[in-house]
Amino acid sequence: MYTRHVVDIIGAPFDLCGMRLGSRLGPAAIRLAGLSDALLGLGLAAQDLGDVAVDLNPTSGPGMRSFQPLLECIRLLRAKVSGSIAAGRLPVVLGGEHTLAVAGVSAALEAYGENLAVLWIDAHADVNTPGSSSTGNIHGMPIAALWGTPSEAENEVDAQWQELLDLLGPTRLQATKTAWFGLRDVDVSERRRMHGLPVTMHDVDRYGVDACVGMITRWLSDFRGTHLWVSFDVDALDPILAPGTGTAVRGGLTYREAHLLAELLHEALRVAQVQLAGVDLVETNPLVDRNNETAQVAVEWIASLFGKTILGNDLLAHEATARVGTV
Ligand SMILES: [Mn+2]
Repeated sequence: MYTRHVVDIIGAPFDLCGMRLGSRLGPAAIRLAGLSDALLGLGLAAQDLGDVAVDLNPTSGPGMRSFQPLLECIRLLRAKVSGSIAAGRLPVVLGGEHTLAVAGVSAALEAYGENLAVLWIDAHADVNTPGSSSTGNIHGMPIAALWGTPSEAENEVDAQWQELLDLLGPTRLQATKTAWFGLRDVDVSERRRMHGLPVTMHDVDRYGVDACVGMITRWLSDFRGTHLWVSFDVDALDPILAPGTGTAVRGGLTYREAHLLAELLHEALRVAQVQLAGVDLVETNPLVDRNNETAQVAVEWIASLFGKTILGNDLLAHEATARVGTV
């Protein structure tokens, strides 16, 4: 059940370490697709805190490229999300590249400790380290950073990785408290690290979304998680539906599968008394999109996650009393 009804929208228009440039325009595209109105229409109080100030001048040199601007963006975003959580509000972070998810999740870890679980909705597992990655792209490494996995690399890169881990604070995400949804492009080196709950597109095909969300509900109740951070990379969606992303992979979630996922997650959280800790909405790249369709689909998905249903707004119907009491 949600007790937080004030949503803070926070933009993080940074993309220098991503696969291709353009997701810096994601926050603007998602806003123009009507995110605030969609949330307000559900009876939620949504305030837009604007974008964190980012440095978009690429840097080179030894180690990972543009690492210092990335670190600075994560530092600012983490502080913003921490402030939102401390004020009793629910942060929704608009990216930007998926690397930035370490900011919000680490802020939530600081607040909720071992009671926090993370649901990573993504075509990719994002558990590479600098040493295991074949590309060296840090956007494939955020979960490894949240786990505190050693870099497995040398020299400058190792020092950079350590700097990132230090920035994320002392509380690590436990590997078993990580679940994925929509996986279909996982490196061999990543498979042996995945100790949480990986729900692949094979599982979705075979068992259906309903049964797959059931797995997530059981996983949450197994360790009595109280808070869930949902990190939504739009590349989880099929590129036919959502072409506007840098690392599109065939065979993703259809429109209805994605919506059923969001609707069932909303229900599951209510029944399990698990609170949403925060949401990332990342990797929307309008430069490779078609008429902003990807941002529009993302906004519709968020509305379903927050309780929009086909026959009406169940949040207003069932929680009006609680809402008056908590806002
Ligand atoms: Mn991702």
